[in-house]
Amino acid sequence: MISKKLEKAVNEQIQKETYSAYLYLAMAAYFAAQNLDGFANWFYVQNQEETFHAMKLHKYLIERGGEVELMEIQKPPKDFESPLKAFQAALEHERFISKSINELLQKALDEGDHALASFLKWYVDEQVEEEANAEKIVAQLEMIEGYKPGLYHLDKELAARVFTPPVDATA
Ligand code: OFO
Repeated sequence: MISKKLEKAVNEQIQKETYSAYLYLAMAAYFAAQNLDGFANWFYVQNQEETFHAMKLHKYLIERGGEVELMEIQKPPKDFESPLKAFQAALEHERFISKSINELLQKALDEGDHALASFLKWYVDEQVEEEANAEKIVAQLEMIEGYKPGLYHLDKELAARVFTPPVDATA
């Protein structure tokens, strides 16, 4: 059974993952309003990924005999200024999440909860990919900033992204 202290920390992480989903939904709407449907698609997929991250923690907490306590979700921004600024904000947010996962993992180790630490390794690896994905698009947008045909082509590329639930999606 998970300790009350770790139960609280996992609930806080669920809140952060749910906010991530909400933030990316706001970013998707920002791009959709500008007819950049490929960028919007990328963020709609990101929204699904984050919902999956939150649900994976949610189910795990129940499995460990913990109690899920859903918390208030902050209102995300509406205007992101430019495609580059939006992706820079997404990258900054992912770095914040990586830090939060590392802190949660450290708390699990400090308590000797190796089951939770082992479970969180999946998130540590996932964050490497999450940051790399956002970093790549930031770099591409820096290359084409202000050049509309470049933006058009990147939009077409991002339209191809699909959400593929990890194999343990039903776990
Ligand atoms: Fe974007 O990884 Fe979860 O929050």
